[in-house]
Amino acid sequence: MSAPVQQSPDTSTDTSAATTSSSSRHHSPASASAQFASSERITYSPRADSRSQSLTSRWFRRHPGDSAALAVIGGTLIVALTVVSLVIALAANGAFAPNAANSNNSMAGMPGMANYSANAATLGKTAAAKMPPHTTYPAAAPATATGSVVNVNLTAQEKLLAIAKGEAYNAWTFNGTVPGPVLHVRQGQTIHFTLTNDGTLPHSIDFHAAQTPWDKNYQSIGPGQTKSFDWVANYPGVFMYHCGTPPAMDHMANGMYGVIIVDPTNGWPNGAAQEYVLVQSEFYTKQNADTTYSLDENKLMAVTPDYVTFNGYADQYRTDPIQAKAGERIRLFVLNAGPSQFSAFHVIGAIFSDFYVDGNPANHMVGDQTVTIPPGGGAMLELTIPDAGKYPFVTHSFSGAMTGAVGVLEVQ
Ligand SMILES: [Cu+2]
Repeated sequence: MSAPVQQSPDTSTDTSAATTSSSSRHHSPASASAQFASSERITYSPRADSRSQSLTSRWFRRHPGDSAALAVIGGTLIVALTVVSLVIALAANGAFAPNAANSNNSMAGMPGMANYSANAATLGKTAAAKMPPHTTYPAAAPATATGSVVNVNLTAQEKLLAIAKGEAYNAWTFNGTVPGPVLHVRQGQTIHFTLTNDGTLPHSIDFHAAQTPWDKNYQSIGPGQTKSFDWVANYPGVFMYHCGTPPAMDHMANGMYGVIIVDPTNGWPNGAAQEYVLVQSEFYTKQNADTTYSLDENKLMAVTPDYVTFNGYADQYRTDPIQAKAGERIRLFVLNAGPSQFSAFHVIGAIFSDFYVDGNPANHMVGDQTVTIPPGGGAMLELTIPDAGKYPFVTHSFSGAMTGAVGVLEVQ
């Protein structure tokens, strides 16, 4: 091909930009969740279910005709469960922490204050000396690459990363971060892609934005190897890229994913906006002898994550809010990298004026409160917030919000 190869400093192929442009914020290790005693945790086990079933059937046998009593007991149970559900929902939304709304630095009462995983007592216990520093993953979208051909280089690297306060995780990455670098291109551009494997295991690439044969271009390469191929960004949208080396779920759960935003040829329908990128994903962890954490296969298969995060670190935009301007359009590129949970993306106190399923302008919906984003899917969301204030964003699949998938949009 004689097409000119252009490399712009604006392209996200320069991944150092993605990791060094924000101010350095270090999260000191601490046992954030030790306060949750095991007695407060509820375990739903098959054994517990069968025991309650057998108690129920014994009661029926002893009280064969007592339908009035049954109706009263049933009604009372329904009322009690409804009240409990309401209390939990209100507490999760900070309704019982009225002072927090007036505080500039306290988000007490917000979801995600502490980790509510069933394993909370065993999380966040990496020795301080082992903790790598954490820098907030920049949420601002990088500039769109220019030129007809864009060079994209990704390097598979296995690296110890902070994924939550006090928790160092043995991640597998693209270019040393989880998620990998944000790639921002334009519809019609040719992507000249090169994968380099600097790890100790086979790795590969899978671009959801590409149309290319899996058996040729998405195959694994060994440590030390390099592989290149070209593809054309034919469809605009918010697409996932990830490692697909078997077992692909392990490579994704360990951090090998990122987002590629493909702008429409003639730009987004509503023009310029404040653009931010959020990648939701889950972490399933178990502690090693050296106090760092690695993938827990049992939790992975049971879909019981310890953390659900935006941009790879639990609660990072709760402690370091994303800044936006009131009255001006905000554009969110949201990807759900999974690997298994659906996202119910929602901004508290706001409504999405425009929602584009998978980020394609043709898939336009309006006035949405909560949008479903499947694992491996994306969304482009727009909203304009008239009043200054703090607007938390969450996955309204709330166990995710309670384990780290919560942040704050601070509007001024
Ligand atoms: Cu891999």
